Amino acid sequence: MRTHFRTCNLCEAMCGLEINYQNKTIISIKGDKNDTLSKGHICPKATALTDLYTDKDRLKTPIKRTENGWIDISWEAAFNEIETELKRIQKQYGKNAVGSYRGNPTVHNTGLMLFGTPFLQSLGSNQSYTATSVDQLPHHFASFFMFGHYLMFPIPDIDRTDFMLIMGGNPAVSNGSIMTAPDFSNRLKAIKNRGGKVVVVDPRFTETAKIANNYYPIKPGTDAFLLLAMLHVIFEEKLETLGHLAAHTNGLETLREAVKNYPPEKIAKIIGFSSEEIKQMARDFANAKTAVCYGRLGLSTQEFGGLCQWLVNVLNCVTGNLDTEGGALFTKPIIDIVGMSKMTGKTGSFNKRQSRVHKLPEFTGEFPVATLSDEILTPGEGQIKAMITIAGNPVLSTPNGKHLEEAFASLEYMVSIDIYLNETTKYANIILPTTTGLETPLYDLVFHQFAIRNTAKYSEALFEKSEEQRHDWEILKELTKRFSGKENPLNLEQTLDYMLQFSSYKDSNLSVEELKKHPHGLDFGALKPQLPERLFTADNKVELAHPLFLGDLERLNAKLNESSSEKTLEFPFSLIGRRHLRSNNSWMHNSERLVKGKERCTLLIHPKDANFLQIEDGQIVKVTSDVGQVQLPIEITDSIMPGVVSIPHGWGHHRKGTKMEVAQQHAGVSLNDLTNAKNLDFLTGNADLSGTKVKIENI
Ligand SMILES: Nc1nc2c(c(=O)[nH]1)N[C@H]1C(S)=C(S)[C@@H](COP(=O)(O)OP(=O)(O)OC[C@H]3O[C@@H](n4cnc5c(=O)[nH]c(N)nc54)[C@H](O)[C@@H]3O)O[C@H]1N2
Ligand SMILES: Nc1nc2c(c(=O)[nH]1)N[C@H]1C(S)=C(S)[C@@H](COP(=O)(O)OP(=O)(O)OC[C@H]3O[C@@H](n4cnc5c(=O)[nH]c(N)nc54)[C@H](O)[C@@H]3O)O[C@H]1N2
Ligand code: SF4
Ligand SMILES: [Mo]
Repeated sequence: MRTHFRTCNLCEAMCGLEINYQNKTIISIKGDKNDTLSKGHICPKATALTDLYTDKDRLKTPIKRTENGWIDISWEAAFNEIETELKRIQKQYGKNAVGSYRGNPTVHNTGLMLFGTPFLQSLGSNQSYTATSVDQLPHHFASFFMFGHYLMFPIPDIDRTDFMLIMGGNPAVSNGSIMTAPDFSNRLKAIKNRGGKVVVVDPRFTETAKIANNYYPIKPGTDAFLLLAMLHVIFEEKLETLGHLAAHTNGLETLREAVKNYPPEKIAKIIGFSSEEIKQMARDFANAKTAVCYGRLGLSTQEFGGLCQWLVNVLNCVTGNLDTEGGALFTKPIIDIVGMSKMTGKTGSFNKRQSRVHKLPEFTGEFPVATLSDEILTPGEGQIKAMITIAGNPVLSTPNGKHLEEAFASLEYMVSIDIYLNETTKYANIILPTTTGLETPLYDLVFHQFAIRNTAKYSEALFEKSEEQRHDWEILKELTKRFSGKENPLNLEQTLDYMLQFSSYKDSNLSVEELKKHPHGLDFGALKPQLPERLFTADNKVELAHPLFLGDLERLNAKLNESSSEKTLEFPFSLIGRRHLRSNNSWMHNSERLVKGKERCTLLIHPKDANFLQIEDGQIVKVTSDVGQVQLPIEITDSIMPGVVSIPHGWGHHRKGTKMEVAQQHAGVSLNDLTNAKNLDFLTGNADLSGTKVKIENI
């Protein structure tokens, strides 16, 4: 028996694994106690890496869709056909006729991170889409306009803070996002154990809320009001302090004026809790020795996601908790994508061009994915005629998935680079399968950038790929050669080595070879204050009151006096999503060990609402929104607010023509058959997935 140490690539926590194996068989997967960051923590998903490795449904060779079904073809034939077809389409309709969508595993895969952008550049199309705009786009937006760089995320200093306010995140299940902190739950408990406080604001009494000292149920989509009211209290009671950033911010006075419009008395009824509670929360936050507000997915994928993420940063800043220990700090990883921008100048972009059909703004080279189906289905110059999807399942993960299916079915050509024949890739003409997980080397370029300590770790592949398989990076490299005419001389390790040369930890003499000698990772210590030096804004100041945010307050204010519209009468419930510890977005439902047990794709509903509708636990109900309808069993629970219901996203595996046998047996329904692609945070272009209006009927 042999032992292999690596980092788990499934979520953002970067847990270290200790894997015992013999030949090609895994004997056990445990937490690596010596891992510098995770210290032995893992979750049940890690063991499913074995299932991914052995899954008989995983694709290993390219397949091509024909009238008589899918057939295996050689790599050479696949590359030849893709090159011919995409070049033909670009010649006939223009470069932008080929669109792309990249999904979440991109950021968990070193090959996709390093070789994806050059490939898309070689295609030369501006029709680029990713899962960012159904996720963290508002975070990028806030960072770009406040700190000058779209990737400059302030990371909560969870291990040293005295007060953590969590809004719209459920890290006890998700294990944290845009902050890599393995064993999040115990780190939260540690805050309490050292006399600090954890407060959760969420429409559902979540697994994280159970750990917290205080929990506040909030009406979906109203968090911007809460944050503004908290700031109102902080300014009115003169609790504000900029600390060491006093000389390095712009806009404090403008901000002070802007928040005057949001006294807690006015806001309380909108958000669902009392003005006294708002005041107390603001005072506790401002008076804590150190405090940090962390606003994640639930704050981002809502109608005012951009405002929310701006206000979270503002709250941290004006209470003296930005760039301070125990507050929110910026990282400095050994491969520092942000730091490198001082050389490359690539710090992000906004509204350089607008999408063709709905005139939505570009952000850092991509358009909001909610508009993708219309870009494919609307005729005219610039229409998308072919698509490439890479590590994404947008049919299940983007709003109005059914409409996107229609769009994919109408394309002249589609290619998917993926490991499964699933709800999205079934529309491809050719699927190029890749290695994944245990078959790949891993250096987390993204999550070291978001981690609560500056650490570094390189994981070698555990198993060699088989003769027929290709790594993601090999596929992208070949495609890049065919579209750019130039051969990239570097492989994955050489590219990493090249990047390591620019490391600010030069004294450590780092190379991939050196990193391989440290299979538990290297620790370069806790995060440190770095402002103003690290800023990318033109005047080297934190911008607290950018006109774009102030302007968007008008859109928010329209909600202040909104009375019950006809729509609320027709669709009285607000629908939100949720995640489960043994699930990972849409693509890990083919592992029996993860999906077995009690049915998980249920509609959570409050007992009062169930009573009113005269429905019983376990009963199947019909849920209808203005774009679709699904039927699923209900689960009555007082953990959800009255008037709010929840369906987990990533299910809906009943669609015909996929090859994921276990997932099909646990099909569930897709939350995104109900979400409306027209519902957006119009400031950033992010999808508004939270608080979809629905009605529920007894069938
Ligand atoms: N309503 C609602 N919608 C949501 C969310 C929500 O909370 N509510 N969450 C959103 C969020 S946060 C995200 S990130 C998105 C995710 O959206 P997507 O990224 O579109 O969806 P995933 O389910 O992550 O699908 C990943 C795909 O990558 C493939 N894959 C896995 N590993 C590899 C690999 O190593 N290489 C390659 N080439 N392919 C691989 C899988 O087979 C699968 O097809 O969904 C979003 N959609
Ligand atoms: N087990 C597991 N882990 C995962 C994933 C997974 O699918 N499964 N996905 C990974 C990915 S891609 C991501 S992006 C992260 C996401 O990680 P998190 O940000 O922790 O995401 P969620 O667990 O969806 O938590 C979002 C919370 O927002 C709440 N919410 C919804 N609407 C609102 C609102 O209007 N206001 C407020 N205040 N709260 C609201 C929801 O009830 C929910 O509790 O998780 C990652 N980790
Ligand atoms: S928490 Fe995330 S990184 Fe850690 S073992 Fe689970 S899936 Fe893997
Ligand atoms: Mo995500």
